[in-house]
Amino acid sequence: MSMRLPFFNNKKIESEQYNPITVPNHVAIIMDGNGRWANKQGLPRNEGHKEGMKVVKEIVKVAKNSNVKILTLYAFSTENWKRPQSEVEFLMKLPKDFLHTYLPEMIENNVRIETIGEFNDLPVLTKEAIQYAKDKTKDNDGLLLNFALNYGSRFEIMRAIKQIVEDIDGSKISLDSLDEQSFSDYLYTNGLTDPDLLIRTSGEKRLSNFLLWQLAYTEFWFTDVLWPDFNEEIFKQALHDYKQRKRRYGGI
Ligand code: V0D
Repeated sequence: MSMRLPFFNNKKIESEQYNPITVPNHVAIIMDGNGRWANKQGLPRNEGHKEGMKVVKEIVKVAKNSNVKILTLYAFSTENWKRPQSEVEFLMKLPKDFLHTYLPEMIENNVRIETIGEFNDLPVLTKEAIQYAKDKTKDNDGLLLNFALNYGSRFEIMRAIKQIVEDIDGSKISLDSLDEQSFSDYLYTNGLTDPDLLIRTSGEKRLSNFLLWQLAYTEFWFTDVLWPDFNEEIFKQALHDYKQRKRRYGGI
């Protein structure tokens, strides 16, 4: 306990900075390293994506049991369209595959499925499978499983600005009323709390256009482990390490 502050203040200030029982409310993950995992075993990249999909299911289970409320997974960025057509086509089949196998389990476990990103520009079969899952799980109030699909954060921010200008033009809002909170309402993540913890696998230490606004005060956790090798133990290590961090939100 610090002796520099008046004794009657010590406890409160320390407990605000360091809460040993804190589970992150919102965890965001950049699931990187699937292609590299496949290459290392002499397999086609798509085998890595398929393996990575199984890990998603595993981590959803751990998140739910750990009392995490929101899990946002970066599954497909706006830049990923530049990949070879055969890989893009394969990736776009994964949501339907995933849901065919795991949707019943998600429903049993009270998971709600949602997405952020430009949903309308996804292939129609991908959209249909996901929309079905969203509708089926919309009233679930357990874990929110939030897939970032066709997502790019700069685009998200530009899109917000354009809508705000339109709404000011149409006198739906006033420029004076615009602040950080009302700006956030124009992002895909409208209504969600900001991530408390960001995990990125596969050793890269960059944001890659993911949640630029929302990660302002988020704790970052990196591992060299490739996404298909990520598991319960490593996820629990990240959750454990998060508890040790002192969050200050720009304060002292
Ligand atoms: C590949 C590792 C689940 C990252 C995980 C279209 C890259 C496996 C989904 C999914 C992908 C998405 C929406 C939904 C249900 C499941 C998924 C993509 C890639 C991109 F409602 N895994 N997954 N979507 N990968």
